[in-house]
Amino acid sequence: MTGGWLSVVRGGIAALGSCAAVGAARAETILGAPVSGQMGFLPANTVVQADIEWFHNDILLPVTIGISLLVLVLLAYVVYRFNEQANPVASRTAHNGPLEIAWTVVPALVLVVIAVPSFRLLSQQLIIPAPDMTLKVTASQWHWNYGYPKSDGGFSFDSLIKEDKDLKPGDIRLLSVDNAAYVPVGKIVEVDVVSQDVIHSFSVPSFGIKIDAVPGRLNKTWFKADHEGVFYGQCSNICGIDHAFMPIEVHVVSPDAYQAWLEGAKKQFANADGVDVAQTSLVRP
Ligand SMILES: [Cu+2]
Repeated sequence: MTGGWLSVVRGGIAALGSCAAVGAARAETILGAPVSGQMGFLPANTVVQADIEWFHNDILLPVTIGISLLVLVLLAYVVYRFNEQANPVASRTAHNGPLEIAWTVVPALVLVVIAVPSFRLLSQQLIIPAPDMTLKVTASQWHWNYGYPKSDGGFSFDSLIKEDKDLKPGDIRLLSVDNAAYVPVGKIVEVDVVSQDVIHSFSVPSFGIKIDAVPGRLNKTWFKADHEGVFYGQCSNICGIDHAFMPIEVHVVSPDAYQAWLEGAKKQFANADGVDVAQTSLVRP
């Protein structure tokens, strides 16, 4: 039943992507952005997010709908069969051994069915494979700072929301930023997340990542993007008055395009007044 929603969503996203391509302001296709009337998840761009979707659509939804329908049917039956007119003399039954065992064992089995894929998913998210690169993400009120490793030039830069007056064709209001993060496709990217002030949360739905940025603490997550494109996220922990205005924009590009971007970025951000990547892990003044 979820396939219908998903195909509608995918269709909308494909249309959006082609609009952006026609706009010629942006070479890459937008894949990870919400569209009007959308239901369901953004398109998955990592194995983890694909598994999250499977877990939600094929395990949790059937369980939720099945239990809701069962309870509804039982309630309707009780109302119909045991109302005062249909059943004037109430039963004095207080216990039913087999029934009580059944309503204890069956929910326990349902929990086991949920727990097995749930723990598998958790371990997939939490056990970080050997990374090809590390992206340092530092949250501040109210923008993100991206730091690249020494092997890639060792620079960092701030990424701020584009104001409405600065939007260009192909940009998305409230999601597009002045300086987006770039990562290569098919590479394992470890994301080290810290905060300079309050608790934020770094979340990119298409990658299946959402992790708190906590002052004085280094949190790690990872992703391996399967497809090139532009993917958006937002701060997902209420962090102050401009919480809604610190979007995340990640461009997943080919290794060659990534190298080309690195060359330009190294020069552009050589003197950027950004956060020192090496010193952000335990910072709390
Ligand atoms: Cu925030």
